[in-house]
Amino acid sequence: MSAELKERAARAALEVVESGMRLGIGTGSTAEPFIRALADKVLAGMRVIGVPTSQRSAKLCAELGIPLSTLEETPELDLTVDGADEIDPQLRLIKGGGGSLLREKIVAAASARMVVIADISKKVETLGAFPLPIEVDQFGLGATRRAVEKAASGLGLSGEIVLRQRSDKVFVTDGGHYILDASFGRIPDPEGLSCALHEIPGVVEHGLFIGLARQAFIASSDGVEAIVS
Ligand code: ABF
Repeated sequence: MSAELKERAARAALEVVESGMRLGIGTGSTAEPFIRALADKVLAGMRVIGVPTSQRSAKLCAELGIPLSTLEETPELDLTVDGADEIDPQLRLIKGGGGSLLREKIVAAASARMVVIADISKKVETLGAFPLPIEVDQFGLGATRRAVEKAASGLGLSGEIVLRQRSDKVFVTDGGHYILDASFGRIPDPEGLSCALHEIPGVVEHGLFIGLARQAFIASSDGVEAIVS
């Protein structure tokens, strides 16, 4: 069911893509059907140029014939389409479950508009059930983890903070960083937590996307809900 819902959300987002657009192209299991559907449009003559948010998406776009660029060559994008791990009613997001949050946020911030695609399981009233990914420099990890705990505690948040592993090895992002997954539970003040985390020198970026998403297509068995912030 979920794969079909992801496909529906992806196709709904494709309707807002126009020929000539400079696109940020997201990462994840919902971004993938968007990439495949976009490739069909390119084959049918749609002219787009894409900046992918991960090596994984770049590989798929190249295989499918979507013309690619970089933010060095194309620093201003018209639209980014990407998935999310959680979406609240104000279209604040938790992203980064796939480990690409830094590039995803850089690309989203370089875009005039960000559209989020997801199935209904991502829709929440309050962010935080999904552990918040926090991208940190490898240097000083212990001190950074402690600073994250203190910053969260200052906002009344606590919970397990785990260094992400993948197949028994510490996970390293495309940018060469580590990820701490912080299970704070409900985050009533995402803006406050975002600011507090950005004060910590060892924190490179975090998975709270605030004020970036302007529209979301959320698919459920009842159809596709379009939300505009
Ligand atoms: C990506 O999409 C990540 O930010 C996020 O972790 C992932 C989750 O979405 P999906 O369920 O589509 O894989 O952009």
